Amino acid sequence: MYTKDSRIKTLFDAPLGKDILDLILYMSGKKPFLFKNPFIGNIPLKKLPSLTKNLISDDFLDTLITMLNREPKKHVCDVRHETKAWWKSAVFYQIYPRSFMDSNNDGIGDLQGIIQKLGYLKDLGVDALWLSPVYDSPNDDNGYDIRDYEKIMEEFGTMDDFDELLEKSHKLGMKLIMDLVINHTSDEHIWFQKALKDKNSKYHNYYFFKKGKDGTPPNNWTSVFKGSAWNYYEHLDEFALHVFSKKQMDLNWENEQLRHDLYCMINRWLEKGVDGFRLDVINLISKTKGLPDGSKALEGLVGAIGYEHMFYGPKLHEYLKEMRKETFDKYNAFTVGEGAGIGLEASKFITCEKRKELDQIFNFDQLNNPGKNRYDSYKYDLRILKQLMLKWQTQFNTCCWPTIVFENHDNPRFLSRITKNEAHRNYAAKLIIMLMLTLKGTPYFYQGQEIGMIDSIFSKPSDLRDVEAINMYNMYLEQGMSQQEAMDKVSFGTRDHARIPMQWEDSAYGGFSKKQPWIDCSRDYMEYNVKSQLTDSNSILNFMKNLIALRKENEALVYGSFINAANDDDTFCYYRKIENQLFYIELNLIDTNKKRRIDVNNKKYNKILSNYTDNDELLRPFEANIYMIGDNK
Ligand code: TEU
Ligand code: CA
Repeated sequence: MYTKDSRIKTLFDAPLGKDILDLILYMSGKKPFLFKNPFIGNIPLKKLPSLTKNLISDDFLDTLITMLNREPKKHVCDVRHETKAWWKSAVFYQIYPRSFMDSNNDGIGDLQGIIQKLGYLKDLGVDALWLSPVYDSPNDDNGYDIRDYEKIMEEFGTMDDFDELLEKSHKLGMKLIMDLVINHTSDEHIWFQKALKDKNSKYHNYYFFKKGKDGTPPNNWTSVFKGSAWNYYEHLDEFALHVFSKKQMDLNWENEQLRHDLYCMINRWLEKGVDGFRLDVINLISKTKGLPDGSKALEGLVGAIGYEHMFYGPKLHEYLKEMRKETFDKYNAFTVGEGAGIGLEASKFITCEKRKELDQIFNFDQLNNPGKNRYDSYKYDLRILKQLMLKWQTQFNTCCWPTIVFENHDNPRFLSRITKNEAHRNYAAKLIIMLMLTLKGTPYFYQGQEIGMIDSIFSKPSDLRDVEAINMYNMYLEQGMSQQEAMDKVSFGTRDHARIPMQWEDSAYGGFSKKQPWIDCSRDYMEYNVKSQLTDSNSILNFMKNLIALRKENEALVYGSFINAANDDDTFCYYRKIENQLFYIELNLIDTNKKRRIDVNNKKYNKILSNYTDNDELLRPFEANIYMIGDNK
């Protein structure tokens, strides 16, 4: 049992303790030996608040100790050999339907638009599609606020369109997974509406309704999208919890009837033949009983107060196991969970195949350098990314399979973070693609990544569409900032960067629509678009296509072991090996020339693909090469 008198060094024995120390060290840019240092290691946990300048505050320490005592000591897993699965070798492609392709020219992407592009995706080598939500929604958060799980959003089409999309994807040999948002529903969902109408309705207990304390909310939790996490309903004299927007009401998973209803809904989609789900903020579904106050000190780190009472809640594993048994397993369906804040050890507990919870999990530590978040304007240092990748490549057991992801609909373009130098754009885009297709794990590409799409410019508040950015903007105004200052604070990080229309060609609106789209395009489609890249053999798109093809032909690039090669901080070089097949991957992580450590001019190294067309003694800015070693070509 952990107590406040346990020594700091003992935290390393507990999986969750290790995750949290790792996170703190990573965020603060300190080296792991800090806590292993005997002097610090022997200090009792109760000194952590003063040691961490209250980042680990007294109240958080209590929560932490409870969590540590809840988990088994070590992750024991006897899976010796990796099993094969379609989703381990698949190349995933995320579609944000609103911004992908507009078939009826109303300015909004739709299902028929996606159907038009299936051939393109197949040709690129995509094996599986993940659709961001397409369910009926009032669109407070673009579909992540679901009003009706069993209906298609009108703007996107009909259930017939969906059935057609599913059938056509399958005909082309592509899998289709849906977004499943079950931590919350829209406040316009019939369950919430009934709950509001009648306190005695069974639906009232589907959500977290609570009395306030003398007119103030039941606890101090804040929303990830800013402001209190509670809405007040006067006619009930009660508050209801929303961790995200004011229209995204958290579901009470403690309620068995609710869970049952959710499972039935999931099964109806599986019955239709969808291949699996990406589970939105699934790590948040279990909240600490009684919903106690959260630590204020952590707000800066995670962006909201109360997060420690939900990011790895007491019944998370229980619910995941139950859900899998009641739904996914019956249909052999695939699952990948979104787990912001979940570390390596917790990920093992969630995805170890023997434990039968989820198949995969997304971790987002790699999206920003330590101590930075997406609202900061800075140049991302890939050398730090390498350390993180090494950790996941070498410490994730054989029973787990990593996700490799750098872009999604919630973040500015990764490419824009690595370099703003146009001369380096193509090289950097290809380097990331090579990393994604040669590391061990499942690559998840986001629409537009294949053509090197970059951030847009949002200069006035009326340019913004993202509920989070708009809320933040208003919060800054309330704090007394000028409009310009407030805009400067949100313009770099707004999720709108990832949501501008897909760039298909150089005609008006990038060929996405014939009408002004729901969100502005940038002028960048004149230069960077699918049409021109399809015919340019040297394009980012064709680079990705060639590399996907290579990956499909060579098992070493999927199931082969990962071996870190002799290299220095500025380069990332590794082997992928299976039986007698051996690949060597060489990446220059910086934007200046670099000397090689390994002599690749040796005859044994056959260069297969590079983001530079000629050879050089030195590795050039962001140079990325893949070689096949030996004569077994
Ligand atoms: O994102 C949740 C999440 O925790 C973060 O990864 C995300 O960056 C968020 O925007 C907080 O700043 C998921 C969805 O991907 C996102 O689009 C939704 O808005 C959110 O859940 C609520 O459903
Ligand atoms: Ca449309």
